[in-house]
Amino acid sequence: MFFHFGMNTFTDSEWGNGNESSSQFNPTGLNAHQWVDVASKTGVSLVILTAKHHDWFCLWPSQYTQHSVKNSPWKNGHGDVVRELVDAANTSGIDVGLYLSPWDRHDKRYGLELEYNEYYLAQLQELLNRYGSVKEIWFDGAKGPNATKMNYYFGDWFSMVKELQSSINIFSDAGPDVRWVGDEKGYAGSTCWSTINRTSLRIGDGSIVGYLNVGDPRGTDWVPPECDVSIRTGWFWHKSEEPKPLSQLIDIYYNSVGRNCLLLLNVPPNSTGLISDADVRRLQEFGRAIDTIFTTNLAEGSISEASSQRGGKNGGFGPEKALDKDHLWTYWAPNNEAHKEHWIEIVAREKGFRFNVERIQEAIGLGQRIQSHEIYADGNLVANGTTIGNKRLHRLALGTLQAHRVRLHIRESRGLPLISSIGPYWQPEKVNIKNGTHQ
Ligand code: FUL
Repeated sequence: MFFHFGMNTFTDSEWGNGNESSSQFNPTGLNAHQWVDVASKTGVSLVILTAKHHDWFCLWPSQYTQHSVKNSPWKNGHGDVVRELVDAANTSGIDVGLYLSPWDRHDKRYGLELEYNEYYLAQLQELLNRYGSVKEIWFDGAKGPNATKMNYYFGDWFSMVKELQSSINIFSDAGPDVRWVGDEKGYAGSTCWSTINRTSLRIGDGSIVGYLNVGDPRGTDWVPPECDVSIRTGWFWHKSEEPKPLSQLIDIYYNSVGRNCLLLLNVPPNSTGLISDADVRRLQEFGRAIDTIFTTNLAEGSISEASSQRGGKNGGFGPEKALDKDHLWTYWAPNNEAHKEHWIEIVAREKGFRFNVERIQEAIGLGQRIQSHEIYADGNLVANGTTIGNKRLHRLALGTLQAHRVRLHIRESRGLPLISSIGPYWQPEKVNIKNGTHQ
């Protein structure tokens, strides 16, 4: 979950111009425990805070600028939003990430290459030294059309980040660890590779968004995509905006998580310093809907068959491995007949499956391989697609079906396909938006 919070929250803007006064920041009821609690109840594992957005107001008392919480009326200048979030997240066992905007509309050093890069490095160091373990750092490629020209020393920034936090993931348009998906709608390409060629990427280059969205089967770098999207129209809280309808959030889930991506859903705290009730309710509905759909794999306890299996009956790679609870590291693998097409099928023991969603996962720890696949229900083609990756979710175009046999047929794959999990699921047709229950 992304938390866009800062000066813009108080000025009703999305991009502050950098001339705001620190005295405008005063979230009198701020409670980061509420933010983290909402995130945790939605099923979120990591929260990322905009420690500083383009207007350069710092949510922590940086020693390198006066434009921060220390000169605001909030807690008489003794507050620290980063600290409060980190403490709340640590208590709940949720990971923390930080966003530090490279584009700065406030500081006079912006545009002076060496001075500004040193200043930025100093602030990075402050954030990554002071607050314990930080799991993701978010480098935003955004810059206004009239922004002062500025050369960022990304190479130096990235090396220092890794030096200070060895297990951190660095996000930017170009990775190195996590890449932008190329849009802010929360939609990955229907073909979506975790691999890409980093040499073809440049941070902030608008011409590569299509490439970022799809990835590259011939890419030599493993840089999975992350879909950042806001629950509201804007990234920051505005009194006039409402959260998106539940149906739209569910669409986003299918088009991000269901297309081999991480979902980074932004939920902006309001000017009191709390997540608004309307967003809390929508997130409850969303979390409940995802649980309702995906908690039960209807194929649990079913029979499984496959075109072949590596090492024969006792080889440990039978199709039943795609139905066990240990998703990632146990998997079905076919025989080493690289040029053949392969399939795996789930057979119902009794009544058959009543389902309208199919979920497939590759053993992603051994790479992303599948290029083209089809789903058959009792011999009829009901869904098809290209890549699978960490997770592919198909909503069946025909709606709810009843079938005894559900087969995944792999048409093309780079090397042998390895399936760690497969299953039919059922999404209730009516989602009662009012109270979040499902009928
Ligand atoms: C963009 C920024 O300009 C937006 O304000 C927001 O922070 C979004 C996540 O990234 O590039």
